[in-house]
Amino acid sequence: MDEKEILEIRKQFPIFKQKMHGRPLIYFDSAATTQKPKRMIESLTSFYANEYATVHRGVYELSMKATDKYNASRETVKKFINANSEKEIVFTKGTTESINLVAYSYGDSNISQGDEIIISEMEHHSNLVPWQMLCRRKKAKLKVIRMNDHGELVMGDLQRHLSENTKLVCVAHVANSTGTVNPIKEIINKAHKFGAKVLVDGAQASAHIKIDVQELDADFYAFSSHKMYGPNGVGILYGKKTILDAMPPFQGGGDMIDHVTMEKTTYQHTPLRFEAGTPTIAEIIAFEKSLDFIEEIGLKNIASWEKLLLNYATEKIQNLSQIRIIGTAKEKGAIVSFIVDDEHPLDIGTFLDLEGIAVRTGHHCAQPTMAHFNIPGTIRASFGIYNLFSEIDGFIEALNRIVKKLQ
Ligand code: C6P
Repeated sequence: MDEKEILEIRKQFPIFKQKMHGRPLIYFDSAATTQKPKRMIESLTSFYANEYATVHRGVYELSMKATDKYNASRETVKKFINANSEKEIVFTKGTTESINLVAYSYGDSNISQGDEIIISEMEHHSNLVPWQMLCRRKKAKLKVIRMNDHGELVMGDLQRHLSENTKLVCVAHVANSTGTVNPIKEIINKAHKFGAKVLVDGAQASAHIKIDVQELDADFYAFSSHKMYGPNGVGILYGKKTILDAMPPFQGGGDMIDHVTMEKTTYQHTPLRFEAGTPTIAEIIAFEKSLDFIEEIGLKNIASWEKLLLNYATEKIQNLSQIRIIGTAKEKGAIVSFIVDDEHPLDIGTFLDLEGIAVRTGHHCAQPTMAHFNIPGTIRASFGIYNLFSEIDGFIEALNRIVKKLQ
């Protein structure tokens, strides 16, 4: 891909028409959440304006059409990650809810005292706290794969921790604070040799790397629509059907039941059993348009453009004095985290904002990673398919100016 093609893609994003503090917006926070293309926004407004109705409950035309679109979106997600069946796609509110669903439903019925769950030091709190809570509930043990000073997993730790006591291994595909891409397939293979199930936190991967859940042989794969050019409030939990079928419901309520009496309730089949209450209908339907946007460009093209941006930004940042990059793994996603000597990340982020540049600062919900590097937080620039080399140039110039002014 070249800048000309990216400029065409940018035209699909209304947000880039506006100025921020009088300057063109440079949006480098796609790891937090991506901006939205017109086709997705139009799907949302058109559904709310002309097609709105509930799903699964109505015998009237509007509701039946909404249900068809809702089901079509599930089918599109299934194809997007190459799941075996649409029954393996559960809609949730986000990656966080997907992981909690597994921790409560699978965890509470399969983990007992003395069992072990392996996670890593680089996890986002969403793939850490639910496992700590589960271990506390069940008196199970949490084992941690450390990372080295490049921000890569110490794979020997995985081998050392795996045993017949290991019931679950839960790791990020891509770390949000450093951009490290983990050898997920190797981890899954190793864990399966011990009969352990693997949950992959794919929040930072699904808009950047082609996911094939069958090829990976993942047991669970969790991700969020809003990080994929899609709407808020939609998450996906992929789970192998045999595993989901054996899991009890996570939440009780409408839509997830088969038959209810005052004495007893029987439940719907998978995945509806895990989708209690009225879902985020318009958003789930509009998510299909975001996947359509990604497929139209192609994940291979997205990955190669983002790699160019990453390499360019890394080289430029490395050449600045008083700056240290946090996360120098061999395999990285489109994320550069760094710190400036003697400056708090928040100050740098605030000054960048005044120049129209949006980056994230802080611990990125990965406090153990920050503790590893003995820092309070980082400044994180993260890229999407709409970013340009000229934006990186503008960012570097601004950063240079800010650092000089502060020191
Ligand atoms: N990371 C970031 O700025 P939700 O909020 O449920 O959509 O996603 C949670 C989550 C889980 N795992 C990883 C690896 C993530 O990066 C995130 C969200 C945002 O990095 C917000 S902290």
